[in-house]
Amino acid sequence: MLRYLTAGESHGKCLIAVVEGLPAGLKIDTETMNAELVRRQGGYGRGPRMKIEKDEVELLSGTRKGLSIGSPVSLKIRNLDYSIEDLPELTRARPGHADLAGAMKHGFHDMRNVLERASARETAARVAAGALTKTLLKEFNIDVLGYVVGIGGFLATAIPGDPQELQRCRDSSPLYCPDKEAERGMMGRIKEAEKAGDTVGGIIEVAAFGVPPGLGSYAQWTERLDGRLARAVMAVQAIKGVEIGLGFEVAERLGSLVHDEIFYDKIPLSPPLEKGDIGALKGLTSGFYRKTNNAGGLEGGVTNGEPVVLRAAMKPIPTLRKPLSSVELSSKTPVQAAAERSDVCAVPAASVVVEAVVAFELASAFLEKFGGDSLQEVKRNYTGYLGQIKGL
Ligand code: EPS
Repeated sequence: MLRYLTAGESHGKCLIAVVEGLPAGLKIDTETMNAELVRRQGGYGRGPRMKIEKDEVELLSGTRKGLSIGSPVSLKIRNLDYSIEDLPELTRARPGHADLAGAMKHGFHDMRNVLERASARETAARVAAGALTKTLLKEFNIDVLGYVVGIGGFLATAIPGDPQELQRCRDSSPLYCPDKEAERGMMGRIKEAEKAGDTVGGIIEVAAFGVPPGLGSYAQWTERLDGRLARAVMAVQAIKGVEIGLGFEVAERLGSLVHDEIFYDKIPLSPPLEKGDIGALKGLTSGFYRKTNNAGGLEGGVTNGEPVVLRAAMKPIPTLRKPLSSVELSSKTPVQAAAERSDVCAVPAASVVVEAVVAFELASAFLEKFGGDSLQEVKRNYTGYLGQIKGL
């Protein structure tokens, strides 16, 4: 079973991740993880904290000579803004943050104890853990890409269907948004919010290409991969909604305009590829294919060989320079919520986090199906399975 835990406070000494269940023989290099951490720190709209931090992974266990050895991999990311003992008490809860709910839960007078762990700083550890699983998925030609498709009401429409092109467009954008025109509107909205002392949220899309059919299970509700993905994504700070494939739009359409019709062709289709033919590009030619992907690659909680596509809605960050009404915790008098230093828009950063947690869930389902104690064993199992689906 692949699983991970994180530890660490926002202004504590460091963040920690412990990842258990990786097969032996997987390349573990800090460079790949650090590149993801740099992306998470970036994106237009980030606040002053990111000028202080320089997130880097230090591997503590589970590797030897650059390869995993089948024992838990633990890693550390140092906080450069380490000041937890000296920070002032927080007694004016910010609406939308975990401050008040957490204080009531634990009986804290100082909500700093809540903020420190609830903070999205923790997502650096999740990104590092996710990067390990992206390396694993890459061994099987599976690419997971997270990108921004909406900020403050501006929506991307031109999203390339080809993974390489999609990644190129995303990586050339300061907002990690593949649509240049939508990006202009988004930038303007962030600037307006910044001037007004306000914040903006947005929509993140994640597409996983080259995912084989058969991951997850319809046999038990806990194993349905759509449910597992939704849980992992909803558990990212500030995410308030998740959609798979067409998502909420399925409720408005007739069945004939929702379900992806099934076709079969013994000869793999050649490029230029349609949206539903990405599996063919990656060598997953079972022969079955779809011309649409409204299901987002999941039917009955099981992957169907089409790209897995989901979206997440992120709320605007609750720390506002123009604070909202709140109540002082001891006196119960009306006050303005605490106005801490923060980001105006962290949607690009969150796209890196959502990508990481999706990669982790997919890798977990992948190892459940093809699992072995070494990468070599997983590869043998996977190759055998590809032969099996071709021979259906
Ligand atoms: C966060 C508040 C800000 C963000 C932080 C999340 O930190 P600070 O209070 O130190 O200025 O920058 O995000 C990160 C530190 C990060 O690494 O993403 C919050 O309260 O959630």
